[in-house]
Amino acid sequence: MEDLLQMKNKNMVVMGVANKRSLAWGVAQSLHQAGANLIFTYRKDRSLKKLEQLLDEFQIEAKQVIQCDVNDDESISQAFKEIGEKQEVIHGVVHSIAFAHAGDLKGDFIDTSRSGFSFAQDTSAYSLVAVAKAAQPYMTEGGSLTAMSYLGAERVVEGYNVMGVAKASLEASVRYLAADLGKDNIRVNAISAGAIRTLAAKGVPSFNEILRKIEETSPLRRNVTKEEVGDMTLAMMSHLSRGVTGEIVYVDSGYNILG
Ligand code: 1JT
Repeated sequence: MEDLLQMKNKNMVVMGVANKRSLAWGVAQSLHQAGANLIFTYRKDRSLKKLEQLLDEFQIEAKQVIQCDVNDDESISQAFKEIGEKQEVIHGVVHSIAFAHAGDLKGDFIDTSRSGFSFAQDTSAYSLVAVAKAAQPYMTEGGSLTAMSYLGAERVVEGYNVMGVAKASLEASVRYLAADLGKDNIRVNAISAGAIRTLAAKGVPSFNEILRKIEETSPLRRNVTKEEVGDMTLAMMSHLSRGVTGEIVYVDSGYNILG
């Protein structure tokens, strides 16, 4: 029963830590506890500062911290080139990145602009495709990609709007990428996380109501934590899930099963 995870000396890239509440930070802690080597990408200088503070506070030593703007092909290929050439092999990538214009996350979906729609798609869904393509040449021992999704991908969740459509696209991209990369023993999956109060959830007017409804009605009668999302993501990145690809795994107290 020893070392079921086989995470020691595995090079894991974590994209999307903005602060200590980020799902990506929960994932990083779980991967670290399991003994993985951590490589982080960030976009904004502000996120780099937060990340450096967190690594210091939790006494975690990152193998590499690299700037990567997922809206920019050149930035993605440069970031993975730097990571791949330094680490030699990449064993896994966690994609925990989404963005949409604030104005598109309230009001009616029908009012979404062409540019708001394509910006959400580009940042939140196409970015996974571009990252998979850039990481593939360095994933020479096989490995695992995990992306973060949300129930709004498949149900109408009031206010999630353009992000729901972007997450639907992300989940479909997970399946098509899984089909392409399976022959290289690279698995691709998504975690559909329950509502968690992160920076992304800030300013969502109905968020308290969503959290309360989950507490009252979900099978587990509580909300989930970023640590629970982190542990399931660890499982998806590890040897334990070696037979699983193209899957959407719910970490949501069972909320999605309700009619
Ligand atoms: C983004 C945002 C992606 C918020 C997100 C997200 N994925 C989950 N959330 C939290 C959330 C947000 C809304 C919601 C329910 C959950 C904001 C920035 C763009 C990317 O609506 C009911 C709006």
